[in-house]
Order: sequence, then structure tokens, then C-alpha cells
Amino acid sequence: MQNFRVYIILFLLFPLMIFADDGSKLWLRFPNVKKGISADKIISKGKNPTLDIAKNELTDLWQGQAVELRTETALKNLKDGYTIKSTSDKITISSSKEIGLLYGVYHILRLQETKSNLENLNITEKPSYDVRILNHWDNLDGTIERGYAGHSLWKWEDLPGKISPRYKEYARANASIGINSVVLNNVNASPNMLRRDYLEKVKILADIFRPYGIKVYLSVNFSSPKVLDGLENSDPLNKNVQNWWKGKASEIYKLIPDFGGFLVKANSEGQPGPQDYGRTHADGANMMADALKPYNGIVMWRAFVYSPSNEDRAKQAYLEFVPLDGKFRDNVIIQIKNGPIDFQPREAFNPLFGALKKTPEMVEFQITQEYLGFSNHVVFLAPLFKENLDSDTYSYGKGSTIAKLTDGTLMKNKITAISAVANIGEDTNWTGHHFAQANWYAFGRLAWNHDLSSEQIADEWIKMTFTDNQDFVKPVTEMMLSSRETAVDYMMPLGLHHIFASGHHYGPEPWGDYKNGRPDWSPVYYHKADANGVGFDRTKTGSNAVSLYFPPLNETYGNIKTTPENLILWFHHVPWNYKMKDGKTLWEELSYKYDSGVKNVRDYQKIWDKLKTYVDEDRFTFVQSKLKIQEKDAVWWKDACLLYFQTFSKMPIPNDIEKPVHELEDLKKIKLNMGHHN
Ligand code: BDP
Repeated sequence: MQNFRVYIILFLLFPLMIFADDGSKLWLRFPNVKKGISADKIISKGKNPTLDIAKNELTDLWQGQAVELRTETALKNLKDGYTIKSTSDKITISSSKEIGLLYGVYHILRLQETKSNLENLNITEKPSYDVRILNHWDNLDGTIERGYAGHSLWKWEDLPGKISPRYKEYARANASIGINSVVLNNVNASPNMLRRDYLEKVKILADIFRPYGIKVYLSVNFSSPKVLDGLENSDPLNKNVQNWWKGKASEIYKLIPDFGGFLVKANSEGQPGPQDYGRTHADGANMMADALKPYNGIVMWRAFVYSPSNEDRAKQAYLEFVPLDGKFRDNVIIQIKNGPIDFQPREAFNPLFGALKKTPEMVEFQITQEYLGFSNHVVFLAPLFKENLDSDTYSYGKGSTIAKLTDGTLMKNKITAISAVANIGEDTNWTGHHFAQANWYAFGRLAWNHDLSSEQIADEWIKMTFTDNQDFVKPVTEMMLSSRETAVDYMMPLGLHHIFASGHHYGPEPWGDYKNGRPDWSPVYYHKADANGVGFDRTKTGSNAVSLYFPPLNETYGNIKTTPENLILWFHHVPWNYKMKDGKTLWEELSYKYDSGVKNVRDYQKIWDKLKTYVDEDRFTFVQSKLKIQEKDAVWWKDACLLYFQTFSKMPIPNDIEKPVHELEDLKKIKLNMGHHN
């Protein structure tokens, strides 16, 4: 009888139980879908692998009325875009390209999964950028530079013979958010990437990705001609070298007719480049551009250069590239990190944006959380991406945002592109943290439409990845939207930057002062704390990096009173007792910021704990334990930074904030074994 009762209870509860979810399906879960519409409810002409995928997605997943997929040449100006129109019995998706139809199918599936209104649809979509590209920093040995989700997805050893099912899943996930290009390998590129046997492996990946509208690109090592084929040098003005690249391009395009092009890190952090031969970045980029031109390939040449000089690192990309403006071929685009230092929790935007008037520019973001707690911290990056894209550079007067400079609105670029360093690895959940999937998603969505708000992106992602129950969606949206600012607060508030432990960049090391390395690899170089105050003087009295910004920003940032407080220590050396806008001293403000970062993470823990009933057990406990790590790390950051800066300020930590629980000397002894070069 007892047992029987238990069975009855279990039977009644059964529909409410949520099954384990390992995160492998990303935002493409479709938990309530068993089968889609029947094939005879799909109207379409012609046969094509991309169209086949679109139809299969509908027969597998679409729960609504009949769907017509129409290719319409008249819609060419929408590029990869599409229109969606609905009547009560039919939805019509039209595009000039098959890939546009597939994107349209993912659009209606998203509407279905987010329970959006499907009546009277009249939608027109056109992507903000032509090239929406993920940069993988994957090495040929399977490791990933700055990767926190396990080893590389690409099984070079197994290719071309053995094919992982995840290649297709990866391509599908990207297509579902509009990503259409990928760089397969690390910018610190091995010359071997261009070896024949590797190119044959690359071809297989390109073949798998093609029906999903994805083009393959490669990072190339500038010394490849010399290293791979024993040429006397790799000088871009040497005819033999130029011919080598032409031959290589022709070899690649025979295997991969729609190959995208090259990404190049040259003369940066020890990588070879044209300057090794007294040539310029333009000489190097143009040589490759000429080789790729006959096949419509492009060169994405990175501006992430800083030499071991006394010049402020924040000025170096600008100083290097501005004199070269106008000297690049039209199939070269300069890829610029959002900030002038290196993917910090918050940076001022890179002043190179808008400074090149004759050369197309593209943004490089970092999705992988090198400087944001790896795959341990919840940090939703849409607000960071938006903050950068919406920054007004004033280069063509008011309203010259980075978005408009790079998307072809202000400069009639032949190619428009946007990129980000991927956070994807072979972990079952792809990104090492369920919430890190949201950053992959957010990049794709913004690359498609940079006008989307962070709220909307979070809302869609949560509904598709977890549940559309408002009791879950609301608090989780709030957590996600505030999470980037929270991380800034517990790590580097008020414009502090690069005070990470050297090498791995995980924890705090504001005391780091590596006398035998380059000065700009030491945290003390960036915060410059002393008895008077803290912060990097980039005004006229200091490095004068402010002068690189267009008016009125040079004045705004040059004046401590008009500099936004969230960047005050980026641009100024500020006295400890400086009065902030809220009346607190700088020291107090800093203390409260660190404290509020910690408090917010604790709030996230409380929020998450209350949501147990809406999430499967696996993901619930996974996120719960990651939040514990994040909380411990936040306290570690706060204690390390406040105790260390206090040795200069000599001021008390305000009474109403939690006292440090660590000793500074103990924190200084922490050496994580995570190894990395800088
Ligand atoms: C930094 C990373 C380093 C990269 C470099 C780059 O620490 O591993 O190689 O950027 O972007 O963020 O080239």
C-alpha cells in the first residue's frame, strides 16, 4: 500500500519533472517539439543543400502553418537578409539567397520558441555586417589559447578521414544566429597551417560548413614561405615571396573555391612580420591581398601591435597605422580590438576607430573570458559589445559611432565585417559555463543587427536556453544585464585596467612589477599607484593619449572634471582624497565599488537558488557551484586590491563595508599554475 502511494505520487509528478540537460543543445533545445510540419506543407522550388537544411528544420521543429520559401532576385540589396510575411494559413519567407531562407527559418523558429506573436508578420531583415566572423585561437596540437572549454573542436589528427558530428552541430548553431565566417586557427599561427596535408583537412571542414552559409578563413604566419618551403626570406617585396603566396592562394582555392581569406597578426608579441625586413604593415598586407584578389579573398590585418618602447601602449596601434592610411589594397580590412590595451573589463574605445579615413576598419571583440574570470564567472557581454559599438568617435562629427563607422554607413566600405574571439571548445556544453553560451549568442545576434538591445538578446536567449516562464526570465535577465558592471566593480572599477596576475590573467596581482620583463607587461605600469593617488595620466601632463581622440573627446577626456567617472583612472592620475561626484573621496568610492561587486555576486547566488524549480538538476547545480567560485573570486579581488592600494592611500576602509577576510601577504603568495607567456 505504501509503495503504491509512492507510485501514484510519482506518476502525478511526472509531467512536472524536468529532465537533465547537459547544455549540448545550446539555444536550440525545442523541449516541447516532437515533430514539425509535414513536408507537403512546405512550398519551395529548386534543390540545394542549404534549402534542404531549411526544409528539414521545418519538418523537424516548426509547429505552425504552411511555409513558402521563395528566392527573389529583387531582394538582392538585403544581402543575406530576408522578408517574412504571414497570413492565417501561410508564412512566406523570401530572400535572394538560399542562406537568407535558412536564416528566415531560424527566425520563425525563434519566434515560436520565445512564444512571440506569429500573426500578421511583416518583417524585413538585413544584416549589419557582410562578414560576421568567429576567430578561433585553436592550435594544431588541439590546445586553445585563452580557451576555457576544453580542447579544440577541430580534430586535426582524425581529419580528413574521420568526421566528428560536432562539426555540423557547430555550423548549425552559428547559422541559427547569422554567423557566416570562421577563422579556424590561432592568430599566433603555426606555419604548418598552410601545409598541403592541413589544407586537405581544412577543405573537409569547409565542405561541412558550406551548406550552413559559413566560409572558412585561416590565420597565417608571416614567415610561412621561409619556414615551409625554405625561401631565402619572407620579405613582402621579394618577388619569390610574392609568388609563393600567389601559388599558395591558388592551391587553397582549388581545394576550397569559396575560401574567405587570411587573418594576420604580424610584428606583435614576437610574431614575424614585414617590419623584420624594414617594410611596413601595408607592404605585408598588400602582398597577401594581391595573392587573394583574383579569388575575391580578403585580408584581415590586425592592429594589435605594441612594441617594447616607452610609448604608452594605448597609443601604439594608432601611431603605427594612421600614417599608413590610404596605402592598403581595397581587399584589406584593419581588425581593431575594441579597446587600445587588451580586452579589459572596461576600456575606453580604441582611438584608431575613425582615424583611418581611407581604410576599412572592423572591430575585434573577445567572447572568451580571458580577462573576465574564464568560464567560471557569469558575465554577459552584450552590454560590453554595445558600449563599444555605440561609442561616438566624432570622427565625422556627432553621431560617428563605431557601429556606423564599421557597418558602411559613414564610410562606403567595400567589405564590412565584425569579429570576436570564440569561447568554444569540446566541452559538452561547448563554452565551459552554461551562461557563457549567451556570449556566443549575443555576438552573433549583434553582428546580424547591432541595433538589438542587450535586454532583447538576453530575453530571447533565456527563453530558448531555459524556459519562457516570466518568474525565471525576469530575475535571470536582471542578473545577466548587471553582470558585466558587477565584474568591473569587483575587478577593476573606475577605469583601472590590466592589474591581472601575469600570464594566465585569472586573479588579481596589482603589486606585479616584473623588473626583467617589458614594463607594459606589469600591472604597476597600468595603475601607477603612489602616495598621491592612482591611475594612468593620459592627459597633456602624461602620455597625452587623449590627443588621439577627435574633438570634443580630447577635451572631455583631458579634463578630470568632464571625464566619465567609469574611466577616470584610465585617463588621470587621481589623488586619493579627490572628491567624486557623489561627494565621496576617490578612496571611498573605490572601496564601495569593490564591495558592491561582491554584494552583487551574492545576490546572484540568492536569485539562482530561488530558481531551482525552473531548471533541470544538472544545469541548476552546475551554475550554483560556478557562482560559488565567482563569489570567492570576487572577495579575493576586493581584498587584494583594497589591501594593496591601501598601502599607498593609508586611508581606512569605510566602516560600513565588509572587512577583508584575507591577509595581503597571503594573497601575494598565490601562484596559480595556469601557465602562459605574458
Ligand atoms: C592577448 C592574449 C594573447 C593573444 C593576444 C592577441 O593574452 O594570448 O595572443 O592577445 O590578441 O589578449 O594577439
